[in-house]
Amino acid sequence: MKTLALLLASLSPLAVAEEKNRSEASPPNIVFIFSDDHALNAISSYGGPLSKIAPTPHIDQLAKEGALFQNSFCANSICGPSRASILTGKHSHKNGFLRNTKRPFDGNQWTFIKELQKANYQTAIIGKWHLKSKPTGFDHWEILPGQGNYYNPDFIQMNGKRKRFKGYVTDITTNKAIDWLNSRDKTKPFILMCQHKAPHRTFSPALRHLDAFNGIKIPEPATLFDDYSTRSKTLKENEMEIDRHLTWGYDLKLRKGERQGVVLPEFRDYGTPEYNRMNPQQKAAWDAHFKPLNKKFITAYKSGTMSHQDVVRWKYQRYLKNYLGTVKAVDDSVGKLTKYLKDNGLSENTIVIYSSDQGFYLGEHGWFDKRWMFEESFKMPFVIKWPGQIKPNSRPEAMIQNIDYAPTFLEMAGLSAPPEVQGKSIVNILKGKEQSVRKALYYAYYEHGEHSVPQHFGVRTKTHKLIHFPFTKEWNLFDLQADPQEINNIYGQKEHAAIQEHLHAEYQRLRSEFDAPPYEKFKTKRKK
Ligand code: SGN
Ligand code: CA
Repeated sequence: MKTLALLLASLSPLAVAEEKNRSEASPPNIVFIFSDDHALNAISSYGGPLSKIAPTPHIDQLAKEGALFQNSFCANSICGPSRASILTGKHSHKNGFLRNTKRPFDGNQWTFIKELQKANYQTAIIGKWHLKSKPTGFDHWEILPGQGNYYNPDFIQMNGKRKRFKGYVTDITTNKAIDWLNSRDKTKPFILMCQHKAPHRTFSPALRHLDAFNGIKIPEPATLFDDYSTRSKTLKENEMEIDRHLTWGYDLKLRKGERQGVVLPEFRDYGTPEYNRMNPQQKAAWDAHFKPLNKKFITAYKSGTMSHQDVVRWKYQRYLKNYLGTVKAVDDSVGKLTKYLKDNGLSENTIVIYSSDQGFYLGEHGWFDKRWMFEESFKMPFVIKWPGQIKPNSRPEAMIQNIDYAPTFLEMAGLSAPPEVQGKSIVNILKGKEQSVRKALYYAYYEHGEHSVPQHFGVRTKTHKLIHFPFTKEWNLFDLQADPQEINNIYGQKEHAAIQEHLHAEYQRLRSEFDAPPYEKFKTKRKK
């Protein structure tokens, strides 16, 4: 407001009126800041058990100035599929990107970004893309190959060539986004998708943030030692436990030479590839932080005084400190981008969104990773600031999903989505004119490989969740109000027969509304 006022003060009265009319009439710009695997519990304003520790002042500031959605979900809790649902406004079985596999996203299909481009928007994407094919519908793109790297990352340029950049991936992605903002055609509206790798595995923080959580004890979730009884037997087959599957080097940053001859039981040994990418100066900063801490742990481990649970607890602390460390730079990015908008008089007519491709387990059920339809990974953060349209400090309760982004972004730009789009615009919710756009959500997960999570499907209402595991013929039902941690499967219990029937009906209704195929169509063999 201040910047606009200053700008207007420097212009003649006629120019002032013209400038005001132009900005009021011109479609809003959109800055979409998107990260990878950012759990709601790692965003302070979501108020979870880590809210005093989660380092997100700039994301929280956005939430203060706009809306923090309390019930925002993905359609399929895995990277590429979530991104494909965002671009197309459709469930995975309709956009064809069901899993993170070698098969590329079909960039010839309709996407909201192409629609914005046709409507004179300048379009850009920088950072993690992860859909295999080249981005289409973007005037400018510069993307990470696959998952990308944290230190000295390579980026694929529009000419198809890879180029390496010195530094930390989150900072480099942000700086590239700002360079593009500076170089854009300033007469046109724009959409910028700034998509970070962090806080994805290998959970490696910026070197300047390594010490951020020194001496802090991160609170443990109640289900850190979940034994998975009372739910589908497939839960026990998971390969995403902090206990058994986090790796000592790759995830926990204990390099081979630091183990002093101690053999640490290990599920898989991936080495420490991120360390190997660093230059001597970067390695020295890393070593200065990790070496003494690793020595302390190995000494305690060797002494035989640590119980198995103590070791799991140590792993949890190490995992969370690294994960939250990566969040710090993502939050810095939100701060830098919003400051840029302010400094350049763009704040008033730019919508800023912060979201992430899915949630993540921060020790709940003993896990890291995502995939399951349980709340921690089914939920996506969704924070949105739209000056003059969204009431500051809003906390909408409406259930929204990533298939809603495409029609919403189009309506914000004064456009509409074609009828085959399955998501719904939430613009009326943003404007406070409507309370909800649906009464139940449909979920489908199709991989059965890394981390060993079986295909499953389900429905979630405001109060309950029904999950189906078709290939073991199991159903799980949860009362989300009585059992928010989703520990007690109440399926088949007489006293819940009515709600069970209701959830079944909702599930079938949504499968038919979305034209979901029979389970057999996308059945896969378990991949090792
Ligand atoms: C990689 C990770 C997995 C992660 C998937 C999917 N392993 O394969 O831990 O679940 O990505 O993540 S790693 O050894 O390569 O780090 S996603 O965000 O791309 O869906
Ligand atoms: Ca992800």
